[in-house]
Amino acid sequence: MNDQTISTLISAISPRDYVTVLTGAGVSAESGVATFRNKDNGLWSQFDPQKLARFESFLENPELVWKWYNFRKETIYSVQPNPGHVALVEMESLFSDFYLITQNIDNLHKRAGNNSIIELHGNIEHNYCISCQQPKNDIVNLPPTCDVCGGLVRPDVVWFGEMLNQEVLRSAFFHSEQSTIFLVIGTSAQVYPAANLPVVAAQHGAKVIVVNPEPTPIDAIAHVVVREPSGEWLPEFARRIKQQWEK
Ligand code: BJW
Ligand code: ZN
Repeated sequence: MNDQTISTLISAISPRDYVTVLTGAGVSAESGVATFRNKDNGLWSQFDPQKLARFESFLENPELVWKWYNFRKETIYSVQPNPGHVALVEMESLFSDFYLITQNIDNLHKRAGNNSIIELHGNIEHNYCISCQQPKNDIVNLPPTCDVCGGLVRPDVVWFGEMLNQEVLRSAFFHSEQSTIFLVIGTSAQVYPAANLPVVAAQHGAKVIVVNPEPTPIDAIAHVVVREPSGEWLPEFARRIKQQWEK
């Protein structure tokens, strides 16, 4: 990290800034949730996204897909939000305009205590019937079926080739366009349309801050790139902003 650039950035931050954050799997890594594209232990290094993250694959083998989601649920339910999640709760209390857009389905931002959360790719805690669209949250058999119409029940997540919820997406673009500060935390920025949000924010004048131990395509348009784990850097960032305003 270039500490001079960070200090200059922090000294220019005011409570009137409009702060939008985009998070990805990396923000949950320090809680013990695997990312997707990490070479050694990323989910896609062990599991085939074509078999697990497409609607056609779900129809072919719903039981396999459900086993995979149940396996991930076990991990997610057994872990806790980390200091990076907690720092984002702290930041929400510092700005009247603060919006947290996440690609994660793990619900850890909600569990940490954030309120203004926009879930782009759904939430692993919710399911719905593919025939009548009714939410069905208690899963008994595998694969689960709808007690109203008998249809297959699926996790309420967005797979490859599926449209994101249009209202959710509209809101994500709106807050990205309004933002004066846009943080991109723990995402490889390879999946669209999420990866377009920081680009749109930069085009509308936001300062883009990338927090990621590894390079990403967004680094090229970033005002500051912080090559550190979010669970270590975000608490320090929030502390320094607060300290400056208390002076
Ligand atoms: C740390 C860290 C620490 C580690 N601290 N950081 C335009 C161009 C090309 C293709 C497309 C396009 N528009 C649409 C597409 C097709 C497709 C797409 O984007 N494909 C690309 C892969 C090429 N997109 C879609 O299909 C989307 N739908 C759509 O656009 O509909 C209309 C349409 C359809 C078809 C064609 C055109 C238009 C839907 C995308 C749905 C993504 N779904 C998944 C699964 C969700 C459910 C589940 O979780 O099971 O979402 S895939 C997976 O990737 C998941 C994630 O949310 C998403 C993003 O991953 P993320 O979060 O970035 O994780 P990683 O692992 O990639 O990165 C982690 C990062 O953390 C790394 O950089 C680490 O370095 C870092 N890190 N430790 C900070 N401690
Ligand atoms: Zn149904």
